[in-house]
Amino acid sequence: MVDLTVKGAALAAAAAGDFSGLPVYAPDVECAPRERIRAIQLEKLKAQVAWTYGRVAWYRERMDALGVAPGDIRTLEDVRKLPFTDKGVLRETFPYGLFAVPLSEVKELHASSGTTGKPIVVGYNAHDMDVWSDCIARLAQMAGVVPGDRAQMAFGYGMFTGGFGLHYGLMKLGCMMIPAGSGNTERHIAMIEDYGTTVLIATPSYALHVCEVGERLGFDWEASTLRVGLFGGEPCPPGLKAEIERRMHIVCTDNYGLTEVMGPGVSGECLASRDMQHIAEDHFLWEVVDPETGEPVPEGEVGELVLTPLDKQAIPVLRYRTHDLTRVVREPCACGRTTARMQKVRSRCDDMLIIRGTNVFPSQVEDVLAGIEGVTPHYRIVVDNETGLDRMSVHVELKPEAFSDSYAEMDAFRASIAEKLKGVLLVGVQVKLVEPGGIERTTGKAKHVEDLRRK
Ligand code: DLL
Repeated sequence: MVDLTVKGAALAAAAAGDFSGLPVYAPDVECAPRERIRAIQLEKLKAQVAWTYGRVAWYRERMDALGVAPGDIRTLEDVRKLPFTDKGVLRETFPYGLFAVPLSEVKELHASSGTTGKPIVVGYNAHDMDVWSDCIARLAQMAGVVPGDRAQMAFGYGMFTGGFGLHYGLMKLGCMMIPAGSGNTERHIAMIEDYGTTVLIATPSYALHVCEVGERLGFDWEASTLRVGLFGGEPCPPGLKAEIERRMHIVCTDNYGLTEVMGPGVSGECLASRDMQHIAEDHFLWEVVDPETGEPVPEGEVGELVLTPLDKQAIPVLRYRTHDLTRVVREPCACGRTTARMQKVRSRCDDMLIIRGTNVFPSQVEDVLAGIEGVTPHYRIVVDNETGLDRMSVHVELKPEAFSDSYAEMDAFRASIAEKLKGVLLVGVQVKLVEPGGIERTTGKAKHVEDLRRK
């Protein structure tokens, strides 16, 4: 049994490149030969397509129109014969149009709130809940979480899939859950101290806020029981994770998922390949396509991730267009797992801003700021066209040590940031320096972009 009162010998060994002390939750699939993984996928794909066709009118009509029947799925590549699904379909069929089981069998509903219109609602039966918990237990073990860990939840417990999803999975693994929920940062810190919390579950941006508030209160992160941060729900730039690890003295992993195909648990970061995430391939068939044409991109190249859940009964979804940009590799990983790995998602195909005709991704701004001494990872991009022309300003929060009373110094710093941004973005931006703590913190996903343009 791992001694949880120390920061963890297994984590220290992993940091030194020895992963043998870290458990694997489902080694029979996570470490299986690739041919076996593909065989499992094919068997499940055939069954999933038959299930979907037999029970969901929307898919049956689309497949009939395309002239494709469940029996036409003979290889994994045949998935391309199937129709795509996107957010619009879930909205159009709101709330229960895609459900494949009677509502009396549905155990739980979750939803993701869109910016406009109806939310996307999804349901899970007992089987789905079981698969979901299994996927979470796997990603927790990738990060070195073990039965007996004390896991404190900082995701919200509402319709968002993050809270309950991780809660059930960590409980299945054998953790003691501390269901604190989102917000009330000082209380979170007191609970870590009082209950001897070892694992914190949060968005990375909120974890940084917890770290900062703790530092301000004089909390000794190094001496605390906290060992692991399980993050997810939003992009986590490498610099941000490293900073949290250093300041909180914990190991953090970044985990990916989306409501429409399950929630968290689609893929998780292991401690061997820190910018990639292992896909739970026995539960999700992945494709990477050109976002414009929907055609597959060459192996290992960046494109839009498309996911087909292989084990989803209550609300099956075929070929879901995630809009998330990534690339996938299949080489085995030093952690011992053989499941394919996706590069962490930094951008979505729909978060690109077009500023006076130039394409700008918020992740580019983030990368420039990460390379500048004296600025925090908190920033905000504001775009407007009040003057008739697109205007983009970047609000950059300073670290206390970078703040100066000299106007000339501050102005020179501002101008140097603007120049660096222009060099990368190829479009002029206004930079506004903000005092430490001046960018609003959120308890969930950070909002980095405010587009105020009148269409
Ligand atoms: O955010 C599910 C989740 C909860 C994952 C908690 C991990 C932990 P949605 O609210 O539907 O579901 O948002 C899904 O968020 O398409 C990505 O664009 C983004 N996203 C989620 N996790 C990551 C991540 C949950 N680790 C959308 N890195 C996805 C980058 C992420 N983006």
